[in-house]
Amino acid sequence: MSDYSTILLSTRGRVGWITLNRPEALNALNSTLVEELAAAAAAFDADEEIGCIVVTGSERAFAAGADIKQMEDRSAVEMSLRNPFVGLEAFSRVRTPVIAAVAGYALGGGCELAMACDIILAADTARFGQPEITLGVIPGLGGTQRLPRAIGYYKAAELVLTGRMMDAAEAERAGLVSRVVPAADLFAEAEAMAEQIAAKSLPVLYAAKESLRASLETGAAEGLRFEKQVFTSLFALDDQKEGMAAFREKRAPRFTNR
Ligand code: CO8
Repeated sequence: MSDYSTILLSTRGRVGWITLNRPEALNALNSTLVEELAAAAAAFDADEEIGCIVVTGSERAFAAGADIKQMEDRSAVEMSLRNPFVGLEAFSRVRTPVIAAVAGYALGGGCELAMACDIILAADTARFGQPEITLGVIPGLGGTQRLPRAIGYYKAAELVLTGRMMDAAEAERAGLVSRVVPAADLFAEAEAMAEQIAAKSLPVLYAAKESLRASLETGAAEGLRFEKQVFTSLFALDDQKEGMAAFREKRAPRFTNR
């Protein structure tokens, strides 16, 4: 884990932290960073001691997008053969809940990385946008798909077509961000939220995330059927019995992830 050059990792309790660390490029997502991010998230995902992952950047930037300087001269064939999307796709499929703790710029691929997480917690300094159109391209890591689902077609279309940024307050009003906190409190707030999540039963967290994800990927009827099946299957878990017994006995549950 210590071999990474573009991210920093730490574990606090049952929470795994991934800090993007390319300060010289405002955490622009080059191929090394995307590979390391995917590998680190996969390692946390495989660890039963981790119940929530937090991805964060610096005070100035969560991530200012894909690395423009690395992409600039690539041909369409190279883009296709190198498949620069694969790491982010893998990241978006981890089963463990992921919080994006965003301060400063979350632009282009940076905004898309935040949207590949489950919850976006923003500092009041956060700025979100899909400026790819000003570079002569379009979003390529989910911006034209996840943003309209998050904030509605018309506002997403305005952002994608103009390339303008929105501040944290606007992003919260639009529904992209679940909460805005003072920048100085971002890590403490993210940690508190992550600990609250990580204290739950891990298989139930996986089930909840999978069912939530179905809402983005399927129609409502199929999603409702999927949710009902997942809900029913959870009655095979010790943790369901424990959670409901704890309620009846008026005590905190002791989940064993079984
Ligand atoms: N890529 C490479 N380097 C970057 C990037 C980037 N996306 N963003 C900033 N940097 C670098 C700058 O070049 C600069 O480096 P240097 O000091 O060597 O010149 C350093 O970071 C600091 O940046 P600025 O001096 O520009 O800082 P400012 O405070 O003046 O401006 C901004 C901050 C507004 C964030 C500005 O840097 C900016 O506009 N950045 C680009 C934002 C952008 O267009 N992002 C979209 C990129 S395209 C994309 O994300 C497509 C995603 C899909 C790709 C799928 C394949 C992976």
